[in-house]
Amino acid sequence: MTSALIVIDLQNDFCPGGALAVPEGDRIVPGINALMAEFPSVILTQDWHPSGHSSFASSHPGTSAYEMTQMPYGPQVLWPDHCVQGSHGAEFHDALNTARADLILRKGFNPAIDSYSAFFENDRTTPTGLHGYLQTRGITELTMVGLATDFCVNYSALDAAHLGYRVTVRRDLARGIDLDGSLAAAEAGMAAAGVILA
Ligand code: VGL
Ligand code: ZN
Repeated sequence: MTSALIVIDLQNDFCPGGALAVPEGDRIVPGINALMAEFPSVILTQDWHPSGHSSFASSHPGTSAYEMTQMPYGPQVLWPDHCVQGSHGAEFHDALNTARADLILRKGFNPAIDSYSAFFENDRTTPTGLHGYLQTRGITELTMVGLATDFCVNYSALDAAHLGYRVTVRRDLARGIDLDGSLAAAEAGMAAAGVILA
């Protein structure tokens, strides 16, 4: 059995001072760098939206950030503009050890569909290619850390569990946005899906 550490979206826009800042998002970086030494493979994900992305409130006149809207694929939170391709906000936090990564997986580049999960876009069917990558490398055990616990970490962990991976989320090395109780709901959902919350 081979394992990988998956570091979700540790980018400037999700850290204090960023466009969609997660409280204490930067505090987990040293612990994540240290944890990399315990894994044969490290994979980073990078939220990577074109400007004018359909998940941005600014793309829907009359709406504001953190409102819900209806997309062809289902309900979607509208976000402040964040992680725009090529911007400083889309870059990884300066202190993150990106040199250790075997793979940097970008997601959210489809203008019409958001992608919280590292495995599938928010239509729940369009694959990112990560499952094929992991399968061909024989990786069956995943530990996930990063941002945000209740969105991208949550969706990635649930998809991974459904795909048959053994999944651990290190709660101490993840931080949440917590919109209307979304953090508690995410943790309950992950536990119910068999994700180990460590
Ligand atoms: C994320 C909201 C929008 C995340 C990404 O990384 O959790 N959240 N885009
Ligand atoms: Zn995003």
